[in-house]
Amino acid sequence: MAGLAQPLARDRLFEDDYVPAAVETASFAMGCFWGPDGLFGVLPGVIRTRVGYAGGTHEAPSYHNLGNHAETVEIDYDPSQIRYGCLLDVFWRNHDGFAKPYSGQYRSIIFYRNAAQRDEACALLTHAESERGIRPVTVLSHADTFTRAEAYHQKYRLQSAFSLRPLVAELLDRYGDFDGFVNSTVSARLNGFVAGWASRDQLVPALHRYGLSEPAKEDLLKTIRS
Ligand code: MHO
Repeated sequence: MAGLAQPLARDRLFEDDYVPAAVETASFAMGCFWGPDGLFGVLPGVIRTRVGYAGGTHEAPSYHNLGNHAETVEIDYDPSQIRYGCLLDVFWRNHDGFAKPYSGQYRSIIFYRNAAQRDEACALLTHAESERGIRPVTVLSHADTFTRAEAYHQKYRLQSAFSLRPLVAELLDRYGDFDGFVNSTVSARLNGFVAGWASRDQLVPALHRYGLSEPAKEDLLKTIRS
């Protein structure tokens, strides 16, 4: 599915002002969405992430009333930089698709958007089943409605790091509003670093690409120690 999920702005939303030629979207439910938000957000080729509720019928879900929806992460990515298959691989490697979920809120779902995504996801599911000899609990489902979760769930680890409050304020100021903050590639990357999905050694050479002030860079380096 080539096409832009949302209009793209050139104003520093991307590392090095990089603007992808095409954007595709993947979505997965795989437990508490705070984790996958950073897990995928830190991957090169991923442009934006957001977390929300999908997979159910309950209208206007919210965190305390999500009905039959599951916590879901949506990922916009540049298919020339990262393949859908790679995202699927990250999905399988980072949660247990064979374990009965603690509750429906945390169930395992691959939401496909087109036949190519469905077929690739289906092939990997069959592969997982034949390797383990049991059926995964993961289901394939057509991507339908997605309701974005409350603001405090977005880029949760980055927003909740006390020592990074000035940095978050700087990003909010730079992007103009909260949506800009949520949709920024830089926020996605930093959220992933803060959550420990990539190391300090990976952060150091990338740090100059994020357009941060010197104090914000220092705070980040003090916060991310390993
Ligand atoms: N209540 C759990 C998971 C939150 S998640 C957004 C916790 O505080 O870790 O479902």
